[in-house]
Amino acid sequence: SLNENAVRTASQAHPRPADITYTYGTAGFRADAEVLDSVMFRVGLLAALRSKKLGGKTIGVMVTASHNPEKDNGVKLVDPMGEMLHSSWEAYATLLANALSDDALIARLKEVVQTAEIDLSKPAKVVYGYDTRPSCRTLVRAVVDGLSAFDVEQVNAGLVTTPQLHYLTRCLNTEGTPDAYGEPTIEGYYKKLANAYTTLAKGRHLLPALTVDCANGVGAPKLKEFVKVIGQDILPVIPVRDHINLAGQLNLNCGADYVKTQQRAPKNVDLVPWQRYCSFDGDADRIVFYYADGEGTFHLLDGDKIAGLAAGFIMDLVKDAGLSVKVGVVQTAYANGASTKYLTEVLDVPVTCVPTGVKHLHHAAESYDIGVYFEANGHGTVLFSPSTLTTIRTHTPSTPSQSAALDNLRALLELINQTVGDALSDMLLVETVLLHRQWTPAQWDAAYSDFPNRLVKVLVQDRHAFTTTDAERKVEKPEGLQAKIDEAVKDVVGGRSFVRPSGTEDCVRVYAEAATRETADQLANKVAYVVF
Ligand code: 16G
Ligand code: ZN
Repeated sequence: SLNENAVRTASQAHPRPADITYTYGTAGFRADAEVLDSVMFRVGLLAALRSKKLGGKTIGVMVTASHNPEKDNGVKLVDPMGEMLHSSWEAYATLLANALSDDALIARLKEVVQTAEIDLSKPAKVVYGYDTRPSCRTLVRAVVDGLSAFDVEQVNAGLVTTPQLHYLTRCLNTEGTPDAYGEPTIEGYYKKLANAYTTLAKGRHLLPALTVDCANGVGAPKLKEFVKVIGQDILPVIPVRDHINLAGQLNLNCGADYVKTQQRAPKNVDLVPWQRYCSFDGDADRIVFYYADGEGTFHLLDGDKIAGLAAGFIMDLVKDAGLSVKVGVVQTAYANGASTKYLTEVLDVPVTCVPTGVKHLHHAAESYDIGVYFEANGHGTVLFSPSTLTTIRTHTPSTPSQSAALDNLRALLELINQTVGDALSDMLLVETVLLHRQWTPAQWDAAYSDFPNRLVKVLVQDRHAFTTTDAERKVEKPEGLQAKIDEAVKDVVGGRSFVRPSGTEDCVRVYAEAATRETADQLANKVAYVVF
């Protein structure tokens, strides 16, 4: 049964601020680091319960606030196969985080144990990691206090990227089974990716060096560690914005989120025309590429462009290998209309649209033999179904060219982090395709031109008053709003617009797209006006 005394004593060291309501949302808990101590402690408790519920399987805990400012922090739980916490448990997380007193916390713990039918006598194991934020040190201690109240076997992964923590979680749970995902160490992660990329790069003419903006975050030391393993001669990269020990620099005027939302290069970076650049976000689970043309004009190669590049390459490999497996792409409503048109009309690949948030994309991608999923913001990966994995691993090629394509597909299985989007792994995927095609970023970009688009934030009284349907492409409530949006879009050439409540900020987001920059801006403003 529950050791109430242990929990109560530990909880007294992590009092909850009275005036805040916490929500476990699409990105876990995220807030100013100052108010997160009690949340971290309680997430430790919940991780222990989750592990016990799953008979002692290892659960992951990642302390990070991704692309948020340095003063923020956050925490996410990772389920055994490296996927996001099952959504049915998000409510338990919120319930525990909001218990007002130590007694209330114990009452709610008992409630969770009962509702989720948890056998407390089962063992528990948790692996935890954290990013470079200065607040991580004390917040991780709070997580550990929560774990210790339940006598959990603990693995400290230390400073890691979010996708590395997902990788470790899956490895720990599959070690010694036929589904073993890899060696459950960071060294093992590097070796797996390095071997795969080295195979894929073999005999190819080296591309000019890639400049990598690490957002002054955990991606910087991790990229450098990786380059030591693989070697600069195989992967020539130039890490920049790698100041993880300079206070206040994390994600500041750099990183994938800055580049994507501002549609410009990191501040004070002069792009050398036609050269390749990319940006990671603060926890290295997102990546976008970019370059400048001869006039110095900035060109963004975002998640949509990566999806197109990856899908086209994988489809070619599948065909060349003589396999009959179906590739599909998953996007959200934020995908540029031109990318969807390119995927369906040029690549002739099926596209599914789902609501924003990795769990929705990941889930939908699982229904394809090979599912490529990317959010426009640069978060994404490629999933291979179990039967496709078997096909690729066991197929006997009948020609040397089939054999070569099959070898490349097999290496891709190892290269791609199938647990979650991974900036380092996705970077290697893009580099592989560019290497094989011998493409410059401009040649990659030539697939299609983005329709001009605008994203605006609207501060409303109550964002929960807004609900959507049709993968967020239509507003359900407030009633009558969709008719007004339809009216605004009606006469705009190439016009498309939708409205959704943010899952991470207290606002409503308006997206608009049209044939010209000016009409896209006008449409966004018009729709923002009817929302407000
Ligand atoms: C979260 C999501 C991300 C999504 C973003 C949208 C996960 C792990 N992360 O960060 O995929 O793009 O929310 O934010 O699911 P918004 O709801 O504020 O627009
Ligand atoms: Zn991130």
